[in-house]
Amino acid sequence: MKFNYFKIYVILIMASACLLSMQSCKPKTAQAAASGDASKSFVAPGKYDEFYNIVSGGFNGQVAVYGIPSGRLFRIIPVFSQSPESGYGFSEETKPMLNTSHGFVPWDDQHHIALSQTQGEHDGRWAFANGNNTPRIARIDLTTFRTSEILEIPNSAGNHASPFITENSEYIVAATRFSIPLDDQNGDVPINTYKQNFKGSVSFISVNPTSGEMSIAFQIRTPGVNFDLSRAGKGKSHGWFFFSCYNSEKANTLLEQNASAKDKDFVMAVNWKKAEEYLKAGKAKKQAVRYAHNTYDDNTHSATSTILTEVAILDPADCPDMLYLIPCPKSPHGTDVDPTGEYIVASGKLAASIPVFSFTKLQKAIADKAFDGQYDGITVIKYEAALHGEVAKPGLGPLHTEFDGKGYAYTSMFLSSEIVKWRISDLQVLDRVPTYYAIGHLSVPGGPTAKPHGKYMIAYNKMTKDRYLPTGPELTQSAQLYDISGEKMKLLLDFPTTGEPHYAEALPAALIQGKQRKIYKIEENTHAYVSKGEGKAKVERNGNQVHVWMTAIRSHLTPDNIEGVKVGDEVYFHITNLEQDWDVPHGFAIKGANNAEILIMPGETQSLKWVADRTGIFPFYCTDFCSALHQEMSGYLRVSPAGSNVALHFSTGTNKPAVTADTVKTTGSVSKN
Ligand code: K7E
Ligand code: CUA
Repeated sequence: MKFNYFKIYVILIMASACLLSMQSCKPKTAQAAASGDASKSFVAPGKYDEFYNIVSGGFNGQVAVYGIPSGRLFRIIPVFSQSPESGYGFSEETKPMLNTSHGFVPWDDQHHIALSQTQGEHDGRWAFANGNNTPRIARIDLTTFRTSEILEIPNSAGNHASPFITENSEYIVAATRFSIPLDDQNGDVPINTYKQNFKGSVSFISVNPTSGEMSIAFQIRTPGVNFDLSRAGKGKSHGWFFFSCYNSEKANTLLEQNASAKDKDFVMAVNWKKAEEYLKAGKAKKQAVRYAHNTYDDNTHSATSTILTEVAILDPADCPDMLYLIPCPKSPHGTDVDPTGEYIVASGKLAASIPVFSFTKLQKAIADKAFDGQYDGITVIKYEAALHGEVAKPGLGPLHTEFDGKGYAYTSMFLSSEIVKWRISDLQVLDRVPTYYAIGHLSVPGGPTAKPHGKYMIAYNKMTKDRYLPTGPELTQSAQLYDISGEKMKLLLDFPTTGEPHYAEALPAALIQGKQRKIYKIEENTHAYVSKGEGKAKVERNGNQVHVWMTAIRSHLTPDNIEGVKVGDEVYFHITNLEQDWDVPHGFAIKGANNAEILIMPGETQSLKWVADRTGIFPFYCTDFCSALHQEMSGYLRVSPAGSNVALHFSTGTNKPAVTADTVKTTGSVSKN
C-alpha cells in the first residue's frame, strides 16, 4: 500500500504530522476506549474461540490463524515462503511448491485472503491467498491448514487485486497491479513507451467444485492502468466483478504525482457471464506463455510442479459490453460490494468523500447509454448515472470497507487512523473509533459474504508506536478487536500479529473445527521412499547418492547407526513417521545440514537432503519433543574419506560386529520390537 501525498497537500501534511506524533491526535476518549473490555474478549482456559481468523502475513509471505475473540495465535501456515517450522520449501517433497517460471522463489509478499463460498456464504473448505511479487495464487486446505496448490499467473506483475471470489467459488480473480508488455511480446522496450506497449490483464481462475483445483479459465486484456483491488458481485450483481484502478494517466515515472494528475480514475465493471459467452463462442485467442502449476498430494506426500504454456485471452475490442468503466475520484483502493450485491463502495485514498455506486443504476445507465465517452476503447459510464451517493466527510484516507449485514458499513481511514461506521441507505456517518495506528484493512467475520456474522470487527494496523513494549528498530504489527453489536463501536482488545497483516477473513469455528485431519493413514502412503514399518528401513547407495529409508516412532529412529557414507556423498533421509495418533509429529535434524530440518506428521514421509562435507561422526535427532524419551530419539552417521572402503552399514539396537576390515558388501540389521 503506497500513498500519494501530492494532491490534497495541506490536509495530508496535517495528517502526516498526526502520524508522527500520535499522542497529540488521540481523540479525547482514547483512554476510555483503550481500556478495553476484557470480559468480552476473554476465552477461559480450555475454552474455544468462536471464530477462526485467517490473516495475511504481508511481507513474510505466510498466512496466520488466530482465534477470535481471544486474539490467540494458533498457527502460521507456510504459503509463499520457506518455513523454518515445518520444513516447507526445504524438504524435497515441498520444494516444487515454490517453483515458478522464474525458478525457485523462497519468499514472497502476501496481501489478501479469500475463503471459499457456497451460495454467498462461507463453506469452510479452502482459503485462497495471493503472492504479490511473483504473481501466484495459493489454495490452503482448511482440513489440514496446509498449502495444497499454487498457480502462477502469466501476463501479470504485482498480483495485488487478488484473490477475490464469486459467491459459489466459480472463479477467483487476479488483476495485475503493474501493466507490462504481454509475456509473448518483446518486452525489451524503452520504459517511456509505456502508453504504446504496456497492457493490463485480469485473470479468471476457475475452481473445481469438488477438488478445489484451480486453472486459468481466461484472461481479459485491459488498458495499461494499475489495478488495485476487487470484489465479486453477489445476489443481483452475481455475474459481475468490480476492480479499482489507478494510474489512468499511464505514467511510468514518479507515480505519486503523475498518477494523480486526473481528478478521476476508474472502477472497472466486468460482466463475466458475458465473458463466458465470448469464450464459448471462440472469441478468445490462445497466447503462448509460461507459468507454473504446483500441487501437493496427500497420499504421495509430495508436490509436483508443471509448467503450462498457453492461456486464452479475451480482447475487449472483440467482446462488446463485457467491460465498463465507472469514473471514481482519486486513485481508488478498496472496491467493496455490500451483502445485498446492490452497492459498490469505492475508497479513493486521496478523496474527500466515499462514492457508493448502485448496481441497479449501473444497469440502467448501460441500458440508457448514459455514457461519458471512451477510455482506450472502453465505454465510460457517467459518474452521476451510476452513483447511489457519496459519504460526506468520512475521515482521511479511506481504504477498505466491510459490512455487518444490518445495513451498516465500516470504512478504514489510514491517515486519520480510525474506523467510520455509516449507514448504506442514507450514507450518514454514525460513529467513529480510533485505531492505534494507521489502519489498513479491517474485517468483520463473514463481512464479504451475503450473510455477515457481525458481532466483531478487527482492525489490522500498520503502526503500533506506543502500544507495546518496544523491540528495537522494528515494533510489532497488530490487530485490534472491536465489538460492533451495539450502536457504538467498542474497542475490546489489542493483539500483536506476525508479518504485516493486510486483508483477513474470519469464519465460525463450527464450520471447520469438526473436519480436521488428524493423521495420514500409513496404508494410504504412496510416497516413493516410504518405509511401512521398521523392517522396511534400509540404506542404499546409487553412485554418490545415498538414500536412507528411515522410520520414526516414539522414541527411536530406525536405523540409528549408519556407516559407509563418503565425503562428497549426497545423503537423502526419507523419514516416515509411523505414528497413527493425533498430534504426534517427529522432527529430524543432522549436524551441518545447510538446508534445514523437517517435521513429519503421523503417517507422512518427508525427505531431507544432506551433503557429507567432511569426515567424522554426525549425530542426528528428533527435534519435536515427542515423549519422555524424546532426548533419546537420536542416532549417528559416520562419514569416511572419499574412496575409502568402509562398507555401507545400518542398524538399530544391534551393534555392528567388531571387525576392522570392513567388507564391501552392503549389510544391515534391524532389531525387532
Ligand atoms: Cu490496502 Cu495490499 Cu489490501 Cu494492504 S492493501 S492495507
Ligand atoms: Cu520424536 Cu522427539
